Amino acid sequence: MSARLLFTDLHPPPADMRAEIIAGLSRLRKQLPPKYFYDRRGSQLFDAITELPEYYPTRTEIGILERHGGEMADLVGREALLVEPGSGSSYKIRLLLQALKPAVYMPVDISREHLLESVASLAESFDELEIHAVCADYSAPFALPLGVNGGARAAFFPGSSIGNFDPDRGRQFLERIGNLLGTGSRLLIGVDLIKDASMLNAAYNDARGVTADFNTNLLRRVNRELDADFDLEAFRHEAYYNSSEKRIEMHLVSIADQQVSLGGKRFSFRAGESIHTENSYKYSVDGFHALAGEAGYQAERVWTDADDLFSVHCLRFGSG
Ligand code: AVI
Repeated sequence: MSARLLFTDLHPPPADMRAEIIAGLSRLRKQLPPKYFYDRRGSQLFDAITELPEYYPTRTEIGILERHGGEMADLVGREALLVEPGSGSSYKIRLLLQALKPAVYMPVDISREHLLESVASLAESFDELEIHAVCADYSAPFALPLGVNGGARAAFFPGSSIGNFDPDRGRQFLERIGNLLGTGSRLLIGVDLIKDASMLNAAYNDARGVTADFNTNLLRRVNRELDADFDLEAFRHEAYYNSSEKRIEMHLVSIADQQVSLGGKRFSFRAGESIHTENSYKYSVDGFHALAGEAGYQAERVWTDADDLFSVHCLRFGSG
């Protein structure tokens, strides 16, 4: 038998990258949206980050999924509808599909190209799975395609991507997923844990400079796509754990007074001035439960590794 592939295109409106970048650079404290990290090169650099010795989250989460996939399946139930906001190309979804054996796997992604590439490769490996790919912007409200009814429903959001939202946006995102899948649905979500600052700082300041390249690649992309003239040598990568905000902050810091032009506009930078490019919030288990509770979930189970570096939660949406 071969996998059944369905595709629904909800035609997400294209992002206005120029307007968003100009708005970010026009702020008193300059910032750029982290979603623009992920052009082809940025995605390759992110994949390289996940293999770095200093970047513990990916391998630790994989270890948790390998060890506890059976328990996750017992909670979610077999033959479920499994929705994954974001790409489905990673090794993690393969582990979960093997453990859960869902009836339908529904990846939701804004990039048609990425979505179709990843489902084609999954369909080769999972013969009996129905794969229903949905092209939509999961950071905005949307409805699941009709006709996907029936048994248990669950969503999978690994990688501590929830940490790239500030807590308020994170809560809104959790709530939206809950409302999308309905009362009684489950969410399996990976969340990076608060730990010693030295380990966190090392994970975002790797010795090979891959994270620095990933950060600087944002300027390379803006140069290429928006006709800007950022001098990539004139900005340095900076990442540090802000313990009062419980987040890693990534910045690109101007090493000189300089001006940059972008499609006819000019932006001035003082030496030492930063562009804030990303936050990566870290949670305690209790802190994350509190956030999930505010979003309407009940905590059912949490798995961590032996060193308490990372957590995977099973949450149930709705009361009772
Ligand atoms: C995708 N996200 C969860 C990563 C993180 O750790 O916040 C992105 C990243 N930024 C630098 N290194 C990894």
